Amino acid sequence: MAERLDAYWMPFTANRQFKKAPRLLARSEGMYFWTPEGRQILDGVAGLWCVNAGHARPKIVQAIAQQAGELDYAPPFQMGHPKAFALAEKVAQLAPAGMNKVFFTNSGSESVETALKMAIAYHRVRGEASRTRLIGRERGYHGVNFGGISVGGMVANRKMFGSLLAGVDHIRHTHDLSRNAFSVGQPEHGAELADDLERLVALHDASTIAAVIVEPIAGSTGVLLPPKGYLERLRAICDKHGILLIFDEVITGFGRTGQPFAAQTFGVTPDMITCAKGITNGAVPMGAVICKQHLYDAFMQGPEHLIEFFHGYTYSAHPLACAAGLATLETYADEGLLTRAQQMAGTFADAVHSMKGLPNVIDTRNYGLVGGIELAPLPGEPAKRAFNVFLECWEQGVLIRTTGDIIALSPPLIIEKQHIERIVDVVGKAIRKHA
Ligand code: PXG
Repeated sequence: MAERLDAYWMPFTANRQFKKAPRLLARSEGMYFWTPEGRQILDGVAGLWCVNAGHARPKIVQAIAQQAGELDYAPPFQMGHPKAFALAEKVAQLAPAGMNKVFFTNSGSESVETALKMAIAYHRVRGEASRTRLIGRERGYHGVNFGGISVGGMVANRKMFGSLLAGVDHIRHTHDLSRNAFSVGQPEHGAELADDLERLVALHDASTIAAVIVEPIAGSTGVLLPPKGYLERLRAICDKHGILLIFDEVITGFGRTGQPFAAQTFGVTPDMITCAKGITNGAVPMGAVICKQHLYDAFMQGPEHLIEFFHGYTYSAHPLACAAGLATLETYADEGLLTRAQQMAGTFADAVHSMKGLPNVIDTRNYGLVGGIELAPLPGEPAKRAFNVFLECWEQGVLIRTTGDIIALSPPLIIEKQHIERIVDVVGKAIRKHA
């Protein structure tokens, strides 16, 4: 076994540990994966926050198969194909009012790079070329490309990679266990942390700042929720200073919070949304940047035969991704999945918060179908306790995700009560076992 696993350098994986005791998945359907040996694994994380409609949904499977035989590829530069326009229109219809232009990418990371470049170029085309500075947030995750890790705020993703993009700064993160531990839904305290943006404006001057990018709910860093009033305040400060606000909705997009986008759930409309994952139910790589009409309009000037935005990917709006995307949005609509998290949120919240009181659990938090359980680290061995819980859950047939000592749950939106009960039972026992 060890030899056959040797060639693949696995992403974001403890390669040596994995290759000693591999965890392989061979098949999937609905709420489950199966290992090559036929062991059933309940999916507590929608693959990686992406399989929102559950696995191997027939409409999506058929759409991809049919598309591969009909039009396998079409160049996206100076050319188009019907499904690209159809999907853009459908995505725009789901987005907050006024956000009606959709640029396709192939991943969340590419969506982030695209949005950051769009922001800087937008200011330039409207004559404010001094606005080049990008502001992120501590503990933010915006994918792994240079722009994304520069505005990102997870130290392990940044420290190995040199000086990153110039001119980036960060506002403070919002995680505050001293005031908000065991909050149900949005925490009460911390709206004032948005004022940190005013501090950066005072330091750098608004005329140098292009955009601020934040995740409405930070996922990768361990499920950090926006304090009540925080996103509203950030929006107001951006408006006051002419700074674009980008919501990175790669994990919150497509129903995770009970609305198509978290922007709608929290009632705050950004200038751009970056998304990926759930747009195709994870079945074909795809991402998108959704932006307001005025951003697009600002670029539509000069001679009409000239390209307005020098950016795009060979696989932007790939026909297989567009076919998967259209079938995914149909599946979501047929089954009411983009608002289903609202119905399941209460049951899910009770389940997540039932872990309060278990050994080493220092916080439980939730929103929609996102849950976070934070453990006290083993002394001198950060991330080990949660990793042990992850391994134990895998042994017991439940897939969870951990980051540092935080357990994240983000199940497919088709989840039923009995699945929630099983996840909580297995995670709870694993936490006890590794106390
Ligand atoms: N932005 C956000 C907010 C994300 O969550 C990306 C960008 C990058 O997307 P791509 O498609 O380039 O991977 C993400 C990705 C986790 C986890 O454990 C989350 C992501 C990726 C890997 C692990 O929570 N989100």
